[in-house]
Amino acid sequence: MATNRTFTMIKPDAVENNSIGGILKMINEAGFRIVAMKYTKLSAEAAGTFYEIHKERPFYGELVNYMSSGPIVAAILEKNNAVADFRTLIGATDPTKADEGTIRKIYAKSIAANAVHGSDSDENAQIEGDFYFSKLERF
Ligand code: IDP
Ligand code: MG
Repeated sequence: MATNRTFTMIKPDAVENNSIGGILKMINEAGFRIVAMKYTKLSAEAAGTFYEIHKERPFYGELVNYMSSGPIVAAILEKNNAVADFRTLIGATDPTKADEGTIRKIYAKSIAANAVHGSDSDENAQIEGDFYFSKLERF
Protein backbone atom coordinates (compact mmCIF):
# COMPACT_ATOMS: atom_id res chain seq x y z
CA MET A 1 0.00 0.00 0.00
CA ALA A 2 1.50 3.33 -1.04
CA THR A 3 0.85 5.95 1.61
CA ASN A 4 0.66 9.60 0.75
CA ARG A 5 3.30 11.03 3.09
CA THR A 6 7.07 11.24 3.16
CA PHE A 7 9.63 12.97 5.35
CA THR A 8 12.45 15.31 4.31
CA MET A 9 15.27 17.36 5.77
CA ILE A 10 17.03 20.25 4.09
CA LYS A 11 20.55 19.43 5.25
CA PRO A 12 23.17 21.78 6.78
CA ASP A 13 25.02 22.43 3.48
CA ALA A 14 21.86 23.62 1.75
CA VAL A 15 20.77 25.76 4.71
CA GLU A 16 24.25 27.32 4.83
CA ASN A 17 24.03 28.12 1.08
CA ASN A 18 20.72 29.98 1.51
CA SER A 19 18.98 27.29 -0.54
CA ILE A 20 15.97 26.72 1.75
CA GLY A 21 13.71 28.90 -0.39
CA GLY A 22 14.79 27.39 -3.70
CA ILE A 23 14.36 23.83 -2.45
CA LEU A 24 10.95 24.50 -0.90
CA LYS A 25 9.85 26.09 -4.18
CA MET A 26 10.83 22.93 -6.09
CA ILE A 27 9.00 20.78 -3.52
CA ASN A 28 5.79 22.82 -3.78
CA GLU A 29 5.95 23.04 -7.58
CA ALA A 30 6.28 19.23 -7.73
CA GLY A 31 2.90 19.02 -6.01
CA PHE A 32 3.85 18.25 -2.42
CA ARG A 33 1.85 19.86 0.37
CA ILE A 34 3.64 20.73 3.63
CA VAL A 35 1.99 18.89 6.53
CA ALA A 36 4.58 19.81 9.20
CA MET A 37 7.77 21.90 9.23
CA LYS A 38 10.52 22.82 11.71
CA TYR A 39 13.79 24.83 11.56
CA THR A 40 16.01 23.15 14.12
CA LYS A 41 19.41 21.62 14.82
CA LEU A 42 20.24 18.02 15.66
CA SER A 43 22.59 17.24 18.54
CA ALA A 44 25.21 14.61 17.68
CA GLU A 45 23.22 12.20 19.84
CA ALA A 46 19.95 12.90 18.00
CA ALA A 47 21.67 12.60 14.61
CA GLY A 48 23.13 9.27 15.73
CA THR A 49 19.67 8.03 16.65
CA PHE A 50 18.06 9.29 13.46
CA TYR A 51 20.69 7.51 11.31
CA GLU A 52 20.98 4.40 13.51
CA ILE A 53 19.93 2.34 10.47
CA HIS A 54 23.35 3.24 8.94
CA LYS A 55 25.39 2.45 12.09
CA GLU A 56 27.46 -0.26 10.40
CA ARG A 57 28.27 1.76 7.30
CA PRO A 58 31.77 3.26 6.98
CA PHE A 59 30.48 6.82 6.66
CA TYR A 60 28.26 6.73 9.79
CA GLY A 61 30.59 8.90 11.93
CA GLU A 62 31.04 11.45 9.15
CA LEU A 63 27.28 11.51 8.54
CA VAL A 64 26.45 12.11 12.21
CA ASN A 65 29.06 14.90 12.48
CA TYR A 66 27.81 16.54 9.32
CA MET A 67 24.11 16.32 10.17
CA SER A 68 24.72 17.92 13.58
CA SER A 69 27.05 20.62 12.19
CA GLY A 70 24.36 23.24 11.57
CA PRO A 71 20.62 23.87 11.42
CA ILE A 72 18.31 21.87 9.19
CA VAL A 73 14.70 22.14 8.03
CA ALA A 74 12.60 19.04 8.76
CA ALA A 75 9.22 18.52 7.09
CA ILE A 76 6.47 16.00 6.44
CA LEU A 77 5.19 16.19 2.86
CA GLU A 78 1.96 14.92 1.32
CA LYS A 79 1.21 13.82 -2.24
CA ASN A 80 -0.02 10.66 -3.93
CA ASN A 81 2.86 8.16 -4.08
CA ALA A 82 4.87 10.54 -1.88
CA VAL A 83 7.87 8.35 -1.00
CA ALA A 84 8.72 7.26 -4.56
CA ASP A 85 7.87 10.60 -6.19
CA PHE A 86 10.03 12.48 -3.69
CA ARG A 87 12.99 10.16 -4.31
CA THR A 88 12.59 10.96 -8.02
CA LEU A 89 12.51 14.69 -7.28
CA ILE A 90 15.68 14.62 -5.14
CA GLY A 91 17.75 12.36 -7.42
CA ALA A 92 20.59 9.94 -6.66
CA THR A 93 22.53 10.03 -3.37
CA ASP A 94 25.68 11.06 -5.25
CA PRO A 95 24.91 14.39 -6.98
CA THR A 96 27.34 13.60 -9.80
CA LYS A 97 24.99 10.69 -10.65
CA ALA A 98 21.72 12.59 -10.08
CA ASP A 99 19.49 13.32 -13.08
CA GLU A 100 19.33 16.85 -14.49
CA GLY A 101 16.68 18.97 -12.82
CA THR A 102 16.72 17.07 -9.53
CA ILE A 103 17.20 18.86 -6.21
CA ARG A 104 20.51 17.13 -5.52
CA LYS A 105 21.83 17.85 -9.03
CA ILE A 106 21.08 21.52 -8.53
CA TYR A 107 21.89 22.04 -4.85
CA ALA A 108 24.12 19.23 -3.48
CA LYS A 109 27.84 19.71 -2.90
CA SER A 110 28.94 16.07 -2.50
CA ILE A 111 27.73 12.54 -1.71
CA ALA A 112 27.88 13.38 2.01
CA ALA A 113 26.62 16.97 1.87
CA ASN A 114 23.81 16.20 -0.54
CA ALA A 115 21.30 18.95 0.27
CA VAL A 116 18.23 16.88 1.19
CA HIS A 117 17.03 13.73 2.88
CA GLY A 118 14.10 11.71 1.55
CA SER A 119 12.53 8.67 3.23
CA ASP A 120 13.15 5.37 1.47
CA SER A 121 9.89 3.61 2.46
CA ASP A 122 6.46 4.29 3.91
CA GLU A 123 7.53 2.65 7.16
CA ASN A 124 10.60 4.88 7.51
CA ALA A 125 8.60 7.97 6.50
CA GLN A 126 6.34 7.28 9.48
CA ILE A 127 9.25 6.65 11.89
CA GLU A 128 11.18 9.72 10.70
CA GLY A 129 8.16 12.04 10.86
CA ASP A 130 7.41 10.78 14.38
CA PHE A 131 11.03 11.53 15.37
CA TYR A 132 10.42 15.28 14.87
CA PHE A 133 6.73 16.02 15.06
CA SER A 134 3.90 15.53 17.54
CA LYS A 135 0.29 15.07 16.36
CA LEU A 136 -0.40 18.72 17.24
CA GLU A 137 2.33 19.92 14.86
CA ARG A 138 0.75 18.33 11.75
CA PHE A 139 -1.75 20.24 9.63
P1 IDP B 1 19.93 8.48 0.57
O1 IDP B 1 20.01 9.73 1.41
O2 IDP B 1 19.98 8.76 -0.91
O3 IDP B 1 18.78 7.58 0.96
P2 IDP B 1 21.64 6.60 1.99
O4 IDP B 1 22.38 5.49 1.35
O5 IDP B 1 20.43 6.27 2.81
O6 IDP B 1 21.29 7.67 0.85
O7 IDP B 1 22.69 7.38 2.89
C1 IDP B 1 22.26 8.32 3.88
C2 IDP B 1 23.12 9.56 3.79
O8 IDP B 1 24.45 9.21 4.14
C3 IDP B 1 23.25 10.16 2.40
O9 IDP B 1 22.17 11.01 2.06
C4 IDP B 1 24.55 10.94 2.53
O10 IDP B 1 24.37 12.17 3.25
C5 IDP B 1 25.37 10.00 3.38
N1 IDP B 1 26.19 9.10 2.56
C6 IDP B 1 25.77 8.07 1.77
N2 IDP B 1 26.77 7.45 1.15
C7 IDP B 1 27.89 8.10 1.56
C8 IDP B 1 29.30 7.94 1.26
O11 IDP B 1 29.70 7.05 0.52
N3 IDP B 1 30.14 8.82 1.88
C9 IDP B 1 29.73 9.79 2.74
N4 IDP B 1 28.42 10.00 3.03
C10 IDP B 1 27.53 9.16 2.45
MG1 MG C 1 18.39 6.64 2.77
